[in-house]
Amino acid sequence: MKTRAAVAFEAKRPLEIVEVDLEGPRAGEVLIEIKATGICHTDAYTLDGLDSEGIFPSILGHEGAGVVVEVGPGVTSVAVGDHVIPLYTPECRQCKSCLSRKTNLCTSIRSTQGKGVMPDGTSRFSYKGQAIAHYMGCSTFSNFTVLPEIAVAKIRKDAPFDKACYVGCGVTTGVGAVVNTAKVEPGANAVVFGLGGIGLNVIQGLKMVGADMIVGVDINPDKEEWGRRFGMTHFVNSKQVPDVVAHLVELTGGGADYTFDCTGNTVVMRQALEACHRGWGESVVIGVAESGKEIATRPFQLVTGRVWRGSAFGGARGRTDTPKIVDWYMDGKIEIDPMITHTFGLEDINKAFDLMHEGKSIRSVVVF
Ligand code: NAD
Ligand code: AHE
Ligand code: ZN
Repeated sequence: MKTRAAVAFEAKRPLEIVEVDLEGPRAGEVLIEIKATGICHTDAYTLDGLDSEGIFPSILGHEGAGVVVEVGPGVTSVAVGDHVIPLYTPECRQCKSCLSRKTNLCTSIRSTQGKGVMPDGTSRFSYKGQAIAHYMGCSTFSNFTVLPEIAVAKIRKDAPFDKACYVGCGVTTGVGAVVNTAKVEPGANAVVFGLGGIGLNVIQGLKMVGADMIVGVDINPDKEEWGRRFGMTHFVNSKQVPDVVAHLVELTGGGADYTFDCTGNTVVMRQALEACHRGWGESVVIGVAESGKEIATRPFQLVTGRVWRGSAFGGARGRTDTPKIVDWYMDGKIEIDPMITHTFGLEDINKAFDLMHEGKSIRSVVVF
């Protein structure tokens, strides 16, 4: 079939809207009509050529929601008409990682996913006879896409697609980092670095679990109002303090119980670790750093009890947890609507990238 898609032909070039060819689902795969997709900073990072796994040409996008329109042979867990969220972190429930119960990082198809192909090693997308790579196993910047059934979460039908898509990455990543990865307890104090589409979800997760002090740090002063809107109690513009770590340690009475990096900047990651309380503070790296960057700190920071850890997709088990997060939204436990600051048609998708780079949006969503 033909489908309209925004194709990343080359790094650092705007996406081009073209009709691409899409092969139908093979065994264990499903064809999904994408109804809406968010634009996450990770899409921008790959398009900007900063991703060591970046492949071009490819169809980016990994924060979608849609409807199953066809299933391949052997598919049993979803059916035509089901509303679903594509998962860049699948859940096969059979691999060593899934069975360990110690991680959400299913490893059954990670290697082919990173190469931009389906588990059988081939792409379903092509343009003028040339294969186009899948992205993070999702490629939600296409009106139709194909995924393995282990990489789709079935969600309730009354959830609006233009909001549920955000659960496909940003909401789950932020709220999940608090609930699943850090397991923040009521009364804790926390610092969130980077108040964008992820950081604001960390903040609303912290508020939901009953954190006491919720400090937001950003270099964009406009983010103060956004943070307060979702439960932030204190704001620090890190450009306006001479030593951000010393300032945060003082503000939190000796250091934070939990800190979260939602910037992808390795200098900030170090600040986040060192702003933790001696003896027990835990710092969670959520931001994705550009190819070649490394983190550093004095080992003494760890010897004296601070913990450095990371979180992918908020530690959520895709097929099990994302439907529950959609329920939390539908039940009013978490908010999504105000964070979706812009909605576009696919033809205007490049505007979403511009707004993100200018710091003028929280989340842009493309509705097909
Ligand atoms: P965003 O662009 O919406 O937000 C980034 C925020 O960080 C902005 O408010 C920006 O002003 C702020 N910032 C930039 N430099 C800063 C600095 N030096 N100090 C303090 N604040 C600074 O991006 P997003 O969509 O929220 O994504 C944030 C990061 O999380 C990205 O690196 C993205 O790739 C990553 N991410 C990771 C996961 C995961 O599973 N680990 C999932 C989604 C996104
Ligand atoms: N391709 C990058 C890694 C990017 C990365 O860390 N991705 C996160 C999700 S970001 C969503 O917006 C993730 O889930 N990582 C776990 C995994 O298996 O990719 C690189 O550095 O090569
Ligand atoms: Zn994302």
